[in-house]
Amino acid sequence: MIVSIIMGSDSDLPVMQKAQEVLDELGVDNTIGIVSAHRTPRRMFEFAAQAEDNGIGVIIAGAGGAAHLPGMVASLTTLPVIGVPISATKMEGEDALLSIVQMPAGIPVATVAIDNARNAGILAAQILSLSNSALKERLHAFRDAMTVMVEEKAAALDEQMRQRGD
Ligand code: RP5
Repeated sequence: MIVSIIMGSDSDLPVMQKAQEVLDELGVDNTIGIVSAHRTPRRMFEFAAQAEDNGIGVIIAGAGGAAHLPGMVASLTTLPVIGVPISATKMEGEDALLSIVQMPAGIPVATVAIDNARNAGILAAQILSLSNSALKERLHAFRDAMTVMVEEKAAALDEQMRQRGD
């Protein structure tokens, strides 16, 4: 199963590419494209209607402003949808965050922090890992690498403080 990354506009691409980058790191097949809830509603309906038949397991949908794409796609499929609120207006993403997260009961969208498409990619991989043990192992290795990185940074800072005599 693949992860489909969609976004309302090409102006969202620099943020949404972070989801693709981490999915590539984790060895998860993915596609990326533009689907706008407001400007291409018919394309959005077709995308959602065909998603399951197209082998998609999780959808990551990013949008800014009146960010209706994640919620509308979620209303059209039972595949899990992860929403990425994008900072695209003077409201710096708070408009998109509230548009995406405040879904009515019955149609959930898993929402990550503003512009945090990387977390959306990781969460999508975690969902797919429920039925993919090789991916689960890669996720464990990914976590271990993060732990080592932070421990190295902590040790380097401790050493700097020690040299200062603090
Ligand atoms: C939203 O409007 C898009 O997701 C984008 O974040 C924002 C601005 O789009 P453009 O005017 O840059 O195409 O629908």
